[in-house]
Amino acid sequence: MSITTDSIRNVAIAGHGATGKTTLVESILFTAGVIDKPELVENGKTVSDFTDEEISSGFSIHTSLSHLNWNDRKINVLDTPGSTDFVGEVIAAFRAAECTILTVGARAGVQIETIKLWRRLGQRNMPRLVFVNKMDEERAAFESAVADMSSKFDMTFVPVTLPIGEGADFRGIVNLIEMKAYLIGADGKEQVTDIPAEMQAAVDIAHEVLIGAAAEGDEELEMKYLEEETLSLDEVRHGIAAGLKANKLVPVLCGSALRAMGVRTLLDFIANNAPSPQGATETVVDGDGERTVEITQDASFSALVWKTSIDQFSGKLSYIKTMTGVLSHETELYNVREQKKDRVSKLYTTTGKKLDEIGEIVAGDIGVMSKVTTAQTNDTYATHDAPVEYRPLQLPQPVHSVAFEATNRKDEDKLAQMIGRAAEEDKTFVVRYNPQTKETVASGMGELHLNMILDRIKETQKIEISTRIPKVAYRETITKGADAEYTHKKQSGGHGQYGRVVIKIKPLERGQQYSFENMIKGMAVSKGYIPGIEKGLHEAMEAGVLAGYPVVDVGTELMDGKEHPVDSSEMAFKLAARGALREAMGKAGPVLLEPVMNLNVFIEDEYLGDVLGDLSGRRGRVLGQEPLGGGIIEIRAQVPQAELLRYSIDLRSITSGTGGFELEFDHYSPISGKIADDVIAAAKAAEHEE
Ligand SMILES: Nc1nc2c(ncn2[C@@H]2O[C@H](COP(=O)(O)OP(=O)(O)OP(=O)(O)O)[C@@H](O)[C@H]2O)c(=O)[nH]1
Ligand SMILES: [Mg+2]
Repeated sequence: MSITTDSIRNVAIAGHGATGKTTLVESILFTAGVIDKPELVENGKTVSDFTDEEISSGFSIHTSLSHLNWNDRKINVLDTPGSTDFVGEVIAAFRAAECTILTVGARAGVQIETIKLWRRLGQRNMPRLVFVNKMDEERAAFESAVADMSSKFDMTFVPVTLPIGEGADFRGIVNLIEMKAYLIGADGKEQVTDIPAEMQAAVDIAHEVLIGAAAEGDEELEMKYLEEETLSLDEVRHGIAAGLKANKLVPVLCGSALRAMGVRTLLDFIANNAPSPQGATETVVDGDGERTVEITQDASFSALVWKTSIDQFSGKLSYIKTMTGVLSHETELYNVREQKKDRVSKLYTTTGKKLDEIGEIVAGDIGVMSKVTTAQTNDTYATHDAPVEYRPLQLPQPVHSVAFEATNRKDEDKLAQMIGRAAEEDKTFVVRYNPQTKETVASGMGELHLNMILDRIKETQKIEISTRIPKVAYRETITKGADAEYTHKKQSGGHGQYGRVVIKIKPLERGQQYSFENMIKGMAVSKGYIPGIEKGLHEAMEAGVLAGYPVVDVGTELMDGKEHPVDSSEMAFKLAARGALREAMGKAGPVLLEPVMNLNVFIEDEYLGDVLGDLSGRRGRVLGQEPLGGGIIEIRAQVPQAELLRYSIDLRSITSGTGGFELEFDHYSPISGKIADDVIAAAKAAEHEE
């Protein structure tokens, strides 16, 4: 089959953890004949959970890509992880897809991640359909699941299938578009049969609702429906597709991923009704602004790398989506960020870890390039004469950090190399050296996220890594102005040292850091020594006076000084300036500053009291709280960073694992009393140890 842009369907499967996404991919691939037998997640043999850590943990950690043909369509399915710790992978999948299948448990209904994902999909205006899964489970209830969604989300939910039986009695589904029933046949796959007589009345009502919703999807159809009170099959399909694409309605299907039931209808629906990438708009960065580009084959080549994985056997795999034109072996590859030409070696499509070589990736299609050295996630490739740059993935800020180091010195290089590789694969994993605290700090989306990466390195490389809670980067400043004079003098024998400076210091506004002005009139100090003085002031500020943290927001003025014709030197003036600054600081009411974060917490309303109480214990200032619908509340607060070092672990335990939060640095704020005393004492103790 030759692939054209309009024959492609890119779907991400997202949903709360353990709602059956990976199992659904398994039964989709089985139903489409890609695999002979669906495997259980627990057995570690599914197509999409193929990495060692996924096999051992039993849940998805990475987004995986599989593809299949159905009704002359090429369908790319992206299985995403449900845990928020791996939300970066979900965001990557959303960037590559035009439509999302949201899985919801038939018994559990809407869960906290369903709500958070719903918000994310809303921000992207992404068309979505719901697959109510696990219809075979005890106490599965399709109608209640739909009612739950309707009450929590402000959208029209339109059932496209109805279950035949529920729980232990679940036998199949009715497709309300085609008006056909499906039961499982002898080969384990679904077979068409007649609609059970006892369901006919309910099916007729649901069919009418569906036609009404289809009519609302398209204005012309609406007119026709008002006049004729019915629509043809093609019109129903068209109306539902239009409504889905424009986000006017959310189709709801149901089934059992485990039993491969409802999957044929799901595939039919994606093939016939889900939007193709043809004409979908993509955002391009254009100077300081943005503009949109339409996905089409009829333009010169451009593509976005939306995911990178580094495979033990195949090396670097760059997951790419061609936005315009065609990517083939002949395509001139130009990395827009690096402004460098590169070469395509091999192109693949994938079924989980299995790579199938292909000749080209047309606009709208997703595939993999191997061994393209310049490629990094978020890179755009285009042609040299028409470089564009696609908007990078919009990833959340890290919320959890640990300081780490190789326990044995000899492993340091290996560790650094492996950390670099992990950061290349995962843009939500950020590693920085903090010169103030002299620690290397890894930050990510949660404790699980960081443990997963560090444990993998420990195991595969046999490296011991020690971790600890990172130190807070405090700072020091002054609360009032002060003067000081200081003479550095060593004139006993040989070449002496002499320099004298008189300075004034004053508090600057928060964030202004530092200023220096030379106020000396006349020739008290030669011009040549001024840079040395400034350097000395700077060094003293870097070294701090209270607890060894850098001093900020202090303005310095050099008022006067004195030099010696023989013994003065730049070094002598530098030391004099250092001494003067230390002395002035002592008189200027020095205080410690601590970083304060903006914190947004998302919780179910039943935990509101506990979470607020906990925040006040963390010296938090609540700025507001807002119900987001669906029983979810967002709390906005400002909290000192020192109180949040374990928040991802603590919030989890307060909210039984359901709460989540976003974190961002906001400002530095003074601390005093016992809190400051403790920080100073800890700094002194650490200095002793060294
Ligand atoms: N009874 C029943 N169990 C199911 C069904 N679908 C999945 N499961 C089971 O639910 C568990 C979780 O399934 P997964 O497919 O791993 O769920 P997931 O959504 O991929 O989970 P994460 O990757 O952690 O987000 C497994 O034990 C599955 O066998 C279903 O339709 N019926
Ligand atoms: Mg999974």
